[in-house]
Amino acid sequence: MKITAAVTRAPAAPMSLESIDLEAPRDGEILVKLVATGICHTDIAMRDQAYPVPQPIVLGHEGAGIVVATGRAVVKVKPGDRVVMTFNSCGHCPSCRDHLPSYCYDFFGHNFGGSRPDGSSPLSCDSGHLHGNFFGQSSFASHALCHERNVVKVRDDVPLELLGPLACGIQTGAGAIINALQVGVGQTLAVFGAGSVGLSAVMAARLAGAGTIIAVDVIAARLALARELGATDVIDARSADVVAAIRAITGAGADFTLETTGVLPVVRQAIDALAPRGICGILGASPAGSELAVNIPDIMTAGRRIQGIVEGDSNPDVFIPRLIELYRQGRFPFDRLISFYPFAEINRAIHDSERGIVIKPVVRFPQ
Ligand code: CXF
Ligand code: ZN
Repeated sequence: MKITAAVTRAPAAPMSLESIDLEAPRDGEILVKLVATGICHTDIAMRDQAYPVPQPIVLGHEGAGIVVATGRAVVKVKPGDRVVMTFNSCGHCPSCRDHLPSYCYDFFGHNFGGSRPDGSSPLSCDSGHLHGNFFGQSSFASHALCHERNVVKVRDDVPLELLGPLACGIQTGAGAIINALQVGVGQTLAVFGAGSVGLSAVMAARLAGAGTIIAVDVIAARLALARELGATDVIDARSADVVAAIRAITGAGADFTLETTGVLPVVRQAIDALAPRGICGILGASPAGSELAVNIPDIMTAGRRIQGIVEGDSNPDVFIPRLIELYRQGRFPFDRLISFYPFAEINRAIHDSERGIVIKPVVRFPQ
């Protein structure tokens, strides 16, 4: 079928809106008509080749829409179901068997490979080959093919256009606190970066009953929003010695720090701000090959830990519905992070995100 998609053809260049071809669903695949899709920093980083994702490609990995058709052997959803599309995974490696699919042994192949596992692409265009299946979806398009393993059915009493970001950025931040770090009542936490991931972490830390929740950023409006969403303290990294400021607030350092920026000097601050036995969660996407020097005796002698976290250790079929229920109860107001744009203005949405003007842009499709 003919669909409309935003095609990434070159790094740091605008995506082009094109009419392209999408295959019919193969066995196990699900055709979804998009209602809306979030834009994640990872989409922008892949456009700019932070990892070697093949181009031309249709990116997008926070899709929300309605099932139109299913291939053979699909039992999880049926036409008419409202769904979000999350990250993909193989389903049979040790991590997938342990219900931790974001540590799938073939996470890269299933999410960044630009093709199905057999090498085929569901997308094509008149001018030649087009990569697809990004995060098992390529949702910067009017329609997408996804898979049983990365489709999550959602309830129908919440606006579907809000829900796409739960599938990546928001589950990443909230899950880091709840699933991965398991921040407890009264404990102290510092979150580096008050974007969509960091602010989701702040909201989750409030839900978890954390005692001190410190947000660190360089944008005053984001720090103000962090306070409204649960931060007990904020630090403007432009004007403060961040590590000293965290120690002044917490005494011995934070029980947990969460690094969302991927900026290496900031990662070092997040490690240096830990209390004895503290854990630094790392989930910012630093460019491939990034390395950092750390003070080994400081880490070893006080039992400090550094923990990589992908997608908030989420088992999406379980965790995304839980976040939606908390939203319904008014306890997880992630809608406050979202700014909507028409799909035709996706490049403006990306531009505004890159400049920090908006926190979580979501593009809506004409219905
Ligand atoms: C990504 C971040 C970079 C590593 C893999 C997962 N998350 C989604 O945007
Ligand atoms: Zn993402």
